[in-house]
Amino acid sequence: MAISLERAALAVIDVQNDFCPGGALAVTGGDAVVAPINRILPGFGVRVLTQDWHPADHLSFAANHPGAAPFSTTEMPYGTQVLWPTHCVQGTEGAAFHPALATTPADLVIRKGFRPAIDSYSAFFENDRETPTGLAGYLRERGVEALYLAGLATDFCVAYSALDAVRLGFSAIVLTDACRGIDLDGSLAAAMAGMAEAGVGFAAAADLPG
Ligand code: VGL
Ligand code: ZN
Repeated sequence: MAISLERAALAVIDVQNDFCPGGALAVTGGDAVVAPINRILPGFGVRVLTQDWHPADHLSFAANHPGAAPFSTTEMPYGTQVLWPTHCVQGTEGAAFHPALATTPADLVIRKGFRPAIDSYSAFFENDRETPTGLAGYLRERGVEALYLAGLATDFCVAYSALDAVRLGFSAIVLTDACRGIDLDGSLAAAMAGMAEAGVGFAAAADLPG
């Protein structure tokens, strides 16, 4: 089976130190996504990396809500927000890409979550689901129809990005062996079911050409 990925994009979601073992919001096995991503990235016609990029006063941080515990939730004007440990603060080591991630082949780095009052899980929209990052326009101008996704975390930034991709009319394929999840109170199973229901496809990076 010869798959042509010339008209396809790979979005590498948030492969940053803070989401890898030893980081502030470490995802179990987060660093295991690096090797498969490095192998397949050069095979795609369009290559995008995303970077969670928060100011220190970001309202998704529990530390900015006196008395709130990490992983509790609060109501924001745009809906329920998980209050995370402080992570991916702009310019810090935690916000940097994992040192082994091959960033050189990337065409575009898109940063998100830089507005203090609103979180951004998706590579396409802030969590209000309407403030765009610009990625949709970029992919359309480059003629992309299919978006493959890999990275961290399966149940938050990868899932939100895949759901938005489908909503925007792209076909979206999550590479499950090149993703890892946070799994907060069953969020991983819920995200997988939600993606399947929305028409997101699933495939293995191991089955793609390098
Ligand atoms: C993410 C929680 C908070 C992610 C980002 O990349 O999935 N999760 N910020
Ligand atoms: Zn974040």
